[in-house]
Amino acid sequence: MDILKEKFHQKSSKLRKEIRAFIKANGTKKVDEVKAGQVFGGMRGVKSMIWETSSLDPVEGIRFRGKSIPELQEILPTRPGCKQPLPEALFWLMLVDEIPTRKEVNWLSNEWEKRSKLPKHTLSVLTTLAPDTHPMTQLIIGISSMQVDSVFAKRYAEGMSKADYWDATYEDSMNLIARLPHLAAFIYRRSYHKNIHVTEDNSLDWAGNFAHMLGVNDSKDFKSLMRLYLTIHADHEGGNASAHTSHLVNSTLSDVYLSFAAGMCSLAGPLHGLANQEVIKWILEMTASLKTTKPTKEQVQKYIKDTLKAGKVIPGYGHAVLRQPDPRFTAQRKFAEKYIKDDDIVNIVWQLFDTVPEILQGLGKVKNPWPNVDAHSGAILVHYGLKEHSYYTVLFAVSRALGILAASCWSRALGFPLERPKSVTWDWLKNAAK
Ligand code: HAX
Repeated sequence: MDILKEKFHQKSSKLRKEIRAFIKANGTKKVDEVKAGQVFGGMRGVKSMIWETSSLDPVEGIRFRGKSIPELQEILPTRPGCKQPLPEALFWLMLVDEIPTRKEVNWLSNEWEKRSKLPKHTLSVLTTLAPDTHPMTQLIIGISSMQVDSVFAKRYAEGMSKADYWDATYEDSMNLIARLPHLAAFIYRRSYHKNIHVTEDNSLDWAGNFAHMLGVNDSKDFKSLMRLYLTIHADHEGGNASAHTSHLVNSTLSDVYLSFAAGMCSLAGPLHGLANQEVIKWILEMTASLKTTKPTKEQVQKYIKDTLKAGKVIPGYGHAVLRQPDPRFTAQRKFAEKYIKDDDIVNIVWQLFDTVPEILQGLGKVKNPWPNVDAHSGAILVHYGLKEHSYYTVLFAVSRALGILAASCWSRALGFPLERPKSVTWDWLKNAAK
């Protein structure tokens, strides 16, 4: 058994016993109640699942195993010469609740590199798709096409014991995470660079190699950005649409190739991960319509109001849980302040930060007028030459695999059952409210 798997097995076996005893002692205790408004309100705030890898506070934002983003930037191992944390280290933390040593992180980088080869048929399948197939659709098809390699599906068909589900899920998760940057880079080069691919550099880490294979910018700074990007997008507790979708599908004992692909169908919606593409598209449409990349405050205000008048949302603003600026926005802003000087599009992102919240607050209905993670990322990517905004959600997806798949390992190790909440009819609800 490898070192990470061994640790995970020890920790999860212990917690499984604790949870069993807890349910026996407390299973009938009431911990929350559901209000009629929540039944209609997209289940906001309904506590209905355990998600160990991260937790979201409406004011403080995300904490991964109790650690905020600035704390992670201080304590997670980095690559020499780079100040940003390695996503490998975050995966380790999420999976086993320990800060890994540099040696352990190096082991994980090498392990993912060993597992990273894409099956030939995946490349063939992608090559047959219409060239303008959205990159998220390509990603979902690519992931699904690799399901044939699922250790879980194979062992289940051979009669695997329930006690071993965690083991097969761990193997699939490690393989899928290892392959994702290669799959994502293939999709990028195929879609936007005439199918001319960049050979991997195995001396690099997971995120650094991904940045390298994208082939748009081989600078140290772009690799640093990708390490930061793939760390901060990795998890946002369990109730967000993509994590929840994956969690639900995985609870049927669909393997993680299928359940993660399903989650990515959720991420591809404009109210969720696709918002990162929508933000930059909206900003570029603004500069095109105003015929300037240095708009005045009044011009920006008018553009925001016109967008709202047209019955559209302001992309990158608002959140179902957060009630303050998203610390993932702040982390990207700090990166841009340090590494990027006088970039018009980045400046517009900051101008929007000073303008949008007041206007949204004025509508009187928006619960969170502040920027979310997607408000900033596009401007930085454009700066480094990654200009094809329809690709941006794929970057988000590669990162999100770390949290969702670590959580899938936990769900199977803790023996969580098939997820099956209760729906009610309108008549039932009216009667219940009486
Ligand atoms: N612009 C305009 N109106 C907005 C708004 C925004 N950015 N955010 C919320 N509202 C509106 C809602 O559309 C809703 O209007 P109606 O009552 O007329 O339907 C009202 O304000 C109340 O919504 P809310 O309770 O504040 O927000 P929700 O929890 O329902 O929705 C969303 C949260 C993120 C979907 C929402 O804020 C939104 O549409 N934002 C823009 C899209 C976006 O940036 N999505 C990315 C979110 C982060 C993420 O998941 N990234 O992956």
